[in-house]
Amino acid sequence: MIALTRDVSPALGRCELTHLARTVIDVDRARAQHAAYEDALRALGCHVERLAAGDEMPDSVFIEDTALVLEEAAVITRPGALSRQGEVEATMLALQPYRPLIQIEPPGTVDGGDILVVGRSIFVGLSARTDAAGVAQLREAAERLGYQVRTVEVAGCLHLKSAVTALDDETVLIQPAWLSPDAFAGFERVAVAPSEPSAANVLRVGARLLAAAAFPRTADLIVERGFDLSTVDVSELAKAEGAVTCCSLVFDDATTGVAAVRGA
Ligand code: CIR
Repeated sequence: MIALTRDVSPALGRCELTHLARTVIDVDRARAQHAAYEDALRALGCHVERLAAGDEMPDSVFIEDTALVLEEAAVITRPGALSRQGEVEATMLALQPYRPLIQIEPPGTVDGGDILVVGRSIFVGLSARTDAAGVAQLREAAERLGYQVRTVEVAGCLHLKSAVTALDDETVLIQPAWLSPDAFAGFERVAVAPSEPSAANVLRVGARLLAAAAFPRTADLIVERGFDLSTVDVSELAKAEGAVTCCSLVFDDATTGVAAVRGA
């Protein structure tokens, strides 16, 4: 597995903020946590490919928002925050060797944090960052590849994946305050611990899971269900409203899907 990451920008302190008040971010501490996060990905079996920081792109460490990597193709997004739209270029160059690329075109906007893939289903959050025009393009591309696309309204959080992530293909971890659990009818639904409202963001790496160390009660609930969960401290990145999924794009480097899409 490959995990694409991007170095922490020296401008991180000027990040976009939607739900949190701005506090001082210690960039060196954020870098150290980011490096530990990359180590955790390596321990889970990933080969980490780190892109250079976008010096004038405060949020570029949150690389998840710039693409959706499927088995067959990668969709390069068009982030909803104007300050983030320049981030996609580096991701595009990095993904080119691995996947045919599909691009979200203006005026549509999509943030990768609003896209949750579970098996052949793709859930897309309608958020402040992802709009109907963006969803329409994503739907067209993904349905062509054989995925089923469903939209989910989210309110009270930044992205869909702030409110729900998958623990496996049958189980989702959910914050019911920010979306309707009915959107995930048919799944086993595990609610975050009530005292940990932001705990629903967990990264799946193959059959294993990585979560933020800030949410021990929710971690217990996950482990009790038999999942293999490790944790990492990302508290400094969390001041920029970042969580564990947003700091990487994890994908398989097998090229079978590429051949299929290219008609080779
Ligand atoms: C932003 O507002 O865009 C960044 N400060 C945080 C992005 C977090 N991304 C994610 O959860 N996928």
